[in-house]
Amino acid sequence: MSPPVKVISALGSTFSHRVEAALCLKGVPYELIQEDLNNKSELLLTHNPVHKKVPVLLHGDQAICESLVIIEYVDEAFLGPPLLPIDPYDRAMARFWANFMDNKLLKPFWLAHLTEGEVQKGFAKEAKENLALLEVQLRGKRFFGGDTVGYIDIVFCWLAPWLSVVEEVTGMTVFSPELYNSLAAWRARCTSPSASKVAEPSGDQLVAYFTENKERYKMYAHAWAQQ
Ligand SMILES: N[C@@H](CCC(=O)N[C@@H](CS)C(=O)NCC(=O)O)C(=O)O
Repeated sequence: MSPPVKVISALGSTFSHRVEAALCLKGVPYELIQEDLNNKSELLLTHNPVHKKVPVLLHGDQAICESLVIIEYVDEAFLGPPLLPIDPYDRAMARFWANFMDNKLLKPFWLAHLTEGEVQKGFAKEAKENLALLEVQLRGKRFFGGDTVGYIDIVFCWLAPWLSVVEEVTGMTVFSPELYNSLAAWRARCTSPSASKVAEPSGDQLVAYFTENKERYKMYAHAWAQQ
């Protein structure tokens, strides 16, 4: 029997969301452990002593940290549909776009919604330019990898529910369905009932969470904008 699988997560954690999506697509049952990031547990600190962050995947007595590393581990350790492409070039490209999400899109996306004035305008411009690059990647395809959900979709999947949540709570908009129509169609596919596991948690849960934590996010955003 395969060792039990647990995910140390936190409500609203976009990085943890990726791990759940990967496990769901592979059909791997798991236990979800919700962490209070303001009061980190011994479990988290013991299993991620380097970064002290969620997500952490526990597979039996082994712990794996960092969402992108975890997705690759899930792909290799479990049966089920492959998440990364087979072809080496396509695999390299999938990793390139994952890196793009974390190093080019994430910061301008959040800061375009959480800052104000000239700073906000600068991040909004950057976020829009980067969304346009993604739009080109998706043209003519149902998912980033082709006809079925794969690695890049998992890496980006948090955007599907979060986009409207962030817009609703902050009143800022960088995403235009007219300009990014392939991305808009992709979002709808990711949040369709058949793909619901990819886009959980629900928008309502996230709106409640983000409304409650907006000021804290703004504080982080202010510090992040200086970096
Ligand atoms: N690069 C990490 C980022 C993980 C991350 O930033 N997690 C956040 C929650 S979304 C966290 O645990 N924050 C707590 C902290 O920074 O103390 C990954 O991909 O897993």
